[in-house]
Amino acid sequence: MSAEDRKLIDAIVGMREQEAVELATARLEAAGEPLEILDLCKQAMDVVGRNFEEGEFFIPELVMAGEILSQISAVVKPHIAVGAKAPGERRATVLLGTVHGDIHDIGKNIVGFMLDVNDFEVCDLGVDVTPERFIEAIERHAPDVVALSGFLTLSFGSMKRTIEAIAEAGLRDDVKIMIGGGQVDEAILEFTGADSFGANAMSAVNLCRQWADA
Ligand code: B12
Repeated sequence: MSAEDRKLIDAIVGMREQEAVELATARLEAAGEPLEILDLCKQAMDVVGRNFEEGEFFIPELVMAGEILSQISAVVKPHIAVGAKAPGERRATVLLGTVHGDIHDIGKNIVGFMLDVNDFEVCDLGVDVTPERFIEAIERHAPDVVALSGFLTLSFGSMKRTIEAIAEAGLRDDVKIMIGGGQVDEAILEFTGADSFGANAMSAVNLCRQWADA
């Protein structure tokens, strides 16, 4: 890792908001690579999370870190945009939301943004979305893919209940379902009954491409 990368991570973990945004902007102007900047932010968030677990950081630090990351995302996003097509010409529709009980949305928003600039129509239901709201939205928007985001361990149960409810409503065969956020892995995939999972926003795009082209 370069000294500049280290500085950015340290500024985020040190909650030096202005410095972090300035470093991200400078790096973007010098080297581009917006996705790498987001990856560095994710690494910084992992350190913030560990400090929280170890009792060194508290809720205000989580809030502050979330705000810094939102600001950096806003700076980075225009550098990713590549002229997406009009809604009618898009590859497929993705229904996206953070599952019931969970309000983490920074990662979800990055996923939504990356899908949008890669020509997918995104219908974002926001955070703390109940299974009922997912079902209503599937009936209304007829998406090709349902994307469930969640960061808390508790969210895995919500993902499972959402997928079960979709099946009970007779809609399971109409959609592909992907999950992601935090610690989602093969075991969680099996537990929830989703079709696939992704570790980052690009893997969400790749999964949707794979399904849309199949
Ligand atoms: C910022 C933050 C918050 C902010 C969130 C602000 C916001 N608007 O999102 C606030 C302060 C609100 C918050 C609250 C809480 N938090 Co919090 N939070 C974090 C923190 C530090 C960063 C999360 C983040 O934004 N990461 C950066 C983003 C970019 O990464 P990402 O979400 O993983 O997203 C990428 C991928 O996961 C993927 N992805 C995401 N979604 C999807 C979906 C699909 C389909 C796919 C394919 C991919 C995909 O693509 C994204 C982009 O590449 C994490 C620690 C960490 N390790 O990250 C803790 C963390 C998630 N929080 C935690 C906790 C405990 C809480 C609270 C319960 C604290 C409390 N006692 O109140 C509350 C929960 C409130 C609730 N009901 O949801 C724990 C969860 C522990 C657990 N296993 O359950 C963590 C891990 C901290 C810790 N180590 O203890 N938090």
